[in-house]
Amino acid sequence: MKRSQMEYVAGGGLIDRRSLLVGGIAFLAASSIKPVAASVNEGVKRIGDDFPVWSRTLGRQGTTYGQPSIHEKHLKLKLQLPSAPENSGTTGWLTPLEKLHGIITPNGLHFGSHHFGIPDIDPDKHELLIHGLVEKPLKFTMERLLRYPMISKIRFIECAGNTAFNALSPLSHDGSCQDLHGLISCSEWVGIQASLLLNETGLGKKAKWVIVEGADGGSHSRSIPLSKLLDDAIIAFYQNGERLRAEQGYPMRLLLPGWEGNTSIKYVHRLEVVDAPAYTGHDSGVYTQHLSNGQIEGFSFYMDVKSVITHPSGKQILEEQGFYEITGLAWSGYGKISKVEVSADDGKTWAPAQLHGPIIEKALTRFSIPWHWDGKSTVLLSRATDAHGRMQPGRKEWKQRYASPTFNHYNAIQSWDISSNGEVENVYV
Ligand SMILES: Nc1nc2c(c(=O)[nH]1)N[C@H]1C(S)=C(S)[C@@H](COP(=O)(O)O)O[C@H]1N2
Ligand SMILES: [Mo]
Repeated sequence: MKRSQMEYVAGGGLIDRRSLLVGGIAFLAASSIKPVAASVNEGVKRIGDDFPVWSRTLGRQGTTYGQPSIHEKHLKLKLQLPSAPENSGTTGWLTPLEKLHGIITPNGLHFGSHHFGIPDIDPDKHELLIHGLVEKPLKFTMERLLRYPMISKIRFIECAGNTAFNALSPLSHDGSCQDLHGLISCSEWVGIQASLLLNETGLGKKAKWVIVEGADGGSHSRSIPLSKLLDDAIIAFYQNGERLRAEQGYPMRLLLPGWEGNTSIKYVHRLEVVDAPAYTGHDSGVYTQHLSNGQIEGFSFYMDVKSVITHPSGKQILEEQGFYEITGLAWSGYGKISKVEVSADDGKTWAPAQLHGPIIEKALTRFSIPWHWDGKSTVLLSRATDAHGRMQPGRKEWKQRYASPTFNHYNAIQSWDISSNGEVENVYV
């Protein structure tokens, strides 16, 4: 592409998308094709003789449950702490965000956070009990629940501890987008509005909170304000069209859109309606933050506005200077994303990225902006704003609010350093 045809919207080579819509621009030189003609010396040769083997033979028959292409074996979840002994505590599996596109996470690549391992629950023996400050306690079998009207929502789940390395490490932590940001995923969840079941039990006058408990070995549980459960909570059975994976809470989980992942209780089997929080181990322990003013911040439910450039991102290599599409993901637990700005010059100048629709509240939003890399070292950053006007803080600002060793709720601007040899690295600016 001739540089004269591109209009720049900010420093460092950020291009106005509209200037690329002019027909016939070659972004990247494709290798030229030699004319296909049988030479006299080779004798008579049919065009098909040069076809690869898969174009000359019958393919496989197929299987009863599809798998990714055998050429996509590099696409894998990754353990957050590979050296930790099995079942020694929470196991974190990270989603390879930089190898995916669009906004939906394939079920097999949904991140996982398992405090007590992954149970294999027999759905015929699993029941949901609602009791406490209610008029009539109810117990639901799976079969009964699946007869209720269902709703569908595309929503992200993000672990409160996502991007913990950036919060903790004094020096730039080397890592890929998966290593640093992989505790977030986004799916279409289908299930029953929790309010339907709670209202059926008849809520008592003093009902204010609900202790929600999972059926896994350690009974992961949290106290949840009743108002959230009556607002947009879902008892989910389906994830991107299929029943939940065991990793995601089979046979059912609670989904609390926009709130820290640990409140979306998997394997949910008990809702106890109460008048005050129970201060369960997970209410009071790891899911509270130490603030720099000496206060403890608990029940910090909302996941704040955040974004990350997934390409180019940590550990990737830009092979040559020239055209690239900068793309990434933005989200906010408060609602919709309204703006993502990108800088390609260390944060000196910023330009608005294109937001790819549909822009859904409390879901991932894909953004992109075309870029011409001139081969010089620079820093790429993205900064999201949500519909409530909340904007991502810088890292220094974030660190001023929280005291060490707090690492939950890190949502500061991510910066990726591009070196002149094309290597991309996590960096703190
Ligand atoms: N029963 C149960 N629910 C749970 C957990 C758990 O260990 N057990 N982990 C929580 C945490 S910390 C997070 S971040 C989310 C992760 O959901 P996922 O594993 O489906 O990604 O589930 C939450 N719900
Ligand atoms: Mo989590």
